[in-house]
Amino acid sequence: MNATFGIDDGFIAEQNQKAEPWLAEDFGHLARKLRRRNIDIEDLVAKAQALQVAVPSWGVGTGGTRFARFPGAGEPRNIFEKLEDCGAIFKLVRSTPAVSLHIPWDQPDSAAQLLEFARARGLHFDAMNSNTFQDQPGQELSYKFGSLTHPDPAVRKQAIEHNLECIELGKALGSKAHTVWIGDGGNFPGQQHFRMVLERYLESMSEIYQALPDDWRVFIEHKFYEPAFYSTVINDWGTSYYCARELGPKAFCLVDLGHHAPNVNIEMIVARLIQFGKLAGFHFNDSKYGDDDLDSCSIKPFQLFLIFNELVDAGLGQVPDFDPAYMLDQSHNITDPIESLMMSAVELVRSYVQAHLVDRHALADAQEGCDPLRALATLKQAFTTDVSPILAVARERARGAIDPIATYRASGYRQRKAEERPAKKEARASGIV
Ligand code: RM4
Ligand code: MN
Ligand code: MN
Repeated sequence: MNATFGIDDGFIAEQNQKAEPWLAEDFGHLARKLRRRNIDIEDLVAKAQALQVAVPSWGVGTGGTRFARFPGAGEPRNIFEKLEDCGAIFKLVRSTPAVSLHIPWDQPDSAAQLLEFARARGLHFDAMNSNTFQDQPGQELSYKFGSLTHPDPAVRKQAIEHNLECIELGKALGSKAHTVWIGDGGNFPGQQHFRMVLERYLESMSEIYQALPDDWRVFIEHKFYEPAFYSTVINDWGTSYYCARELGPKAFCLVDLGHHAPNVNIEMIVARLIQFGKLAGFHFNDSKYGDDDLDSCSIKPFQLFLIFNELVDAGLGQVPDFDPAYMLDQSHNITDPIESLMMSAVELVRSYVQAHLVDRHALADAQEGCDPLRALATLKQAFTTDVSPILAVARERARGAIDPIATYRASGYRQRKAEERPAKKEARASGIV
């Protein structure tokens, strides 16, 4: 591949210099404030540097709705260009060293070449994602009426084999997990025999499970509606939990924040899955109505904080089998995807750090003392603390940007990519996500 534009370390350092004086002032002030609460700011910088979140390869392209897609300039046209963009994100925010691939959208000709390309940018591969919710060109049998749960065993076999291929590719790429989300379900009452389709799902999944290497995990992703609008086979966390338990110790339940009905108490679902030793991790995004795939933390920041509150509490309590994988799963329809992903990654770290600010003794006292107001106030004290200087210092010390968005814009990255990557004529193979 020809040399392409990249944001260099010198440029980031130069941009950082402009913001250093005020950052030092704000950081010092916050350190003093936190000291009054017996909190060492350096511990929080370390926490901010520890949280890692995977970027979805499909997130760096412009998404769309079922009505339209408005392509952005300089969009990545293949997996190598997607990795370039993921590399730029990683350089600026430093918390996103992993990329989650979607197959066949990201199918490489050579796994070794892809691995080398990623490594050169400091990236590695997180969970693989299979796709049996679309038909691909040249595919023999259709998924119109289902994949892993289709009435025809030949379709189920094709879908199983696709998942096995994803695992094989993942092995070559150093991935350690496979995520299965199926679009199977019904649009009409009576269309599917609920119990029978779940049986078929378990049969198909157990074949996929058998193919998992010992040090791998499989993530089951539930979703209550869409593309099937009346019923979906893996509709909620209870079904997901049942299946993960039936399949065995390497099966876990993935929580995509957009895959719940409005107002559902997601932090409580998270707590349940932690308690049952089955939390796989997350697809982070935000939503107002359904699977909106909006940017993380853009709608319900307090909900995200409450989720991280459960995660931090479990981490501190050393709950067994607790090793959640953090991934973003967003669709950027009207923003520059790189900017959205950077802002989302920053917001996740913010929630994580804020959750570490919760005075757990005060919270336990309030809970045991039947003092709900004080319990809420304890959470709010953490949630309303502006930890921005901690996040900025954590990035700067890791050679990232104090202000990732401003630095990205100043670099002219998108304009350079628009020149390097003239738009293809044909529509994007990956469809609308
Ligand atoms: C689904 C689900 C999956 C993602 C696809 C593109 O709604 O969230 O995780 O792979 O969208
Ligand atoms: Mn998802
Ligand atoms: Mn989704």
